[in-house]
Amino acid sequence: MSVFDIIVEQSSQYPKPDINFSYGTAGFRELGTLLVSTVFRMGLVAALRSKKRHGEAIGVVITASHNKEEDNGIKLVDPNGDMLHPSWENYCTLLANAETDQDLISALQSIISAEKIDLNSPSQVLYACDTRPTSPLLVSVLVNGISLLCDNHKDYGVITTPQLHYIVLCVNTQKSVPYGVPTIDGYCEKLGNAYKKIIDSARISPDSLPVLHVDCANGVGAIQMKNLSEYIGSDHIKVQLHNTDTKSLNKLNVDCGADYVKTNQKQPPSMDLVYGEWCCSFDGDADRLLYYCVDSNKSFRLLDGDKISSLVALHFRDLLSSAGISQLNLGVVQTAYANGSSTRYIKNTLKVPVSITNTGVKHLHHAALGYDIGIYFEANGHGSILFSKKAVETIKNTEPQSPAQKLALEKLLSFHDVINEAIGDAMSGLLLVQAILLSRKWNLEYWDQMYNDMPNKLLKVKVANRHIFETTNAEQTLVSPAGLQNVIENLVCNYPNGRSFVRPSGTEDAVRVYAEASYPNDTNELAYKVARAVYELGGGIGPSP
Ligand code: G16
Repeated sequence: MSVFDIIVEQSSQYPKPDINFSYGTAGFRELGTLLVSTVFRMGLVAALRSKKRHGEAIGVVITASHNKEEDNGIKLVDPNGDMLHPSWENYCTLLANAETDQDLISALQSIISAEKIDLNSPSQVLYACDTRPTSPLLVSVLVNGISLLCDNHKDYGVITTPQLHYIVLCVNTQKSVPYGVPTIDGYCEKLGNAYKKIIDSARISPDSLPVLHVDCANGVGAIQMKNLSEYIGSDHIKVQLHNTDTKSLNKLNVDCGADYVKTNQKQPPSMDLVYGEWCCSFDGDADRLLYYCVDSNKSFRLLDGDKISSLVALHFRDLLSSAGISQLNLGVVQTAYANGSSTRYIKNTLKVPVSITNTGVKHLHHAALGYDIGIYFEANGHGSILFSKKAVETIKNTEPQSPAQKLALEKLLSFHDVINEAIGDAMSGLLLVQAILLSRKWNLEYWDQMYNDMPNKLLKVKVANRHIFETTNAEQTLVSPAGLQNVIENLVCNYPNGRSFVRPSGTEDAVRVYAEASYPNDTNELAYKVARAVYELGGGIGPSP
């Protein structure tokens, strides 16, 4: 029996449901029960991708991140720890949509031939999952798919998405410049020790450490943040974990988590905010991070991905200057969702350049590679910082002329180790933000005052077919459905400093509407007017917004 005969035999156990799959912003997302055929096929893709890369490890994570618990998804991780290369996304979509077993074999053969893959090449696939009820079944089907083409695969169990990205990067750099030890202990040691070094050099006493309240979205972050904080120890970090129930059904991302906090601009109802306390939220797979607090008037203050970017840009600009290496070019990457005030603050006050890309960490990550030190965060709290080879060498090889310069160079190296450069990582981001705030002796209220956010509103509209929505100009302008962009522009010009755009979500079956303007009432009105226009001209379904 040929390998293709065996694939046909196995695949017939997992018939494709009547769905048109597409590899979205971060892989496939669907109801978990409808993803069985897709995970089997992605096991095959992962093995082929690894063979194409001569046996470098490929990662697969079964997760639907911020989505509801019934959903699940698949994210593929490329050998450098980044998301799957866009050129392979079409292959994934092609395989996921093959209707018959014969279509599947033809699709596989076309990939093998287009990519000139030798099926006898070695391959290696590493996989993990989040806490969703459908994850164990999907993992077992994934393994069935992988093992038909690859006998070197390893299960990393229930870990965060960014931890698997880190492990893939570590495995693939073991024979060159090792990024770290490819285990969860190795992750905690690398990030945790670097964080402790910064806290020690800032001479922060354990008594003066603030307690950080962490909303874990009832997801995998609850398990892994406990691990990491125990490794670091309470003399360096004090956290109180909330929403940590990963066992009960219907809890994941429900009334908690980073997406809830960002969309509703309020804390999870389970968390009582007290003036002066520090709080943050992860999402379901712990790749997003948002901070928040209440001010002296008990008003909720959100410190989102844009505020994190601004804080990091300020701190790194200062460190580069103290280290005498301001020649390294520092830049920030944002998306259209970035609050207008943040973009103006970073460009005009910090004098750090800003680039705008499409939504999706894969786009931001790619753009950040264009800087010596590229800071990228989406407003939703998903982001990281990338150091080029030149940046790392400059930091390591600069001969300090003063104790202050020596300290700044050492701090830059420690920050480099705190950051998970493979991908946006909530736990790594948390250590980064804590280390900066504590080094600067800032609290959240002070950080919040870097700039005032423009009032903003995010809405979702259900439509019959979100794929008819096409955009250009980093997703800020709609080209289809015809006429809708004009309507949006006419609405926007009625509101001082108004801005609004519409784009189809790549992770949920909805169209997203963003609006900002000078005044909160204007912002709300603009957002709802645009949402109603989307509903009317874009085939809205269900109740009108
Ligand atoms: C994923 C991506 C993010 C993106 C988000 C929302 O996040 O990794 O880069 O911002 O989806 O995308 P969309 O607006 O297209 O639905 P996560 O945390 O869900 O994996």
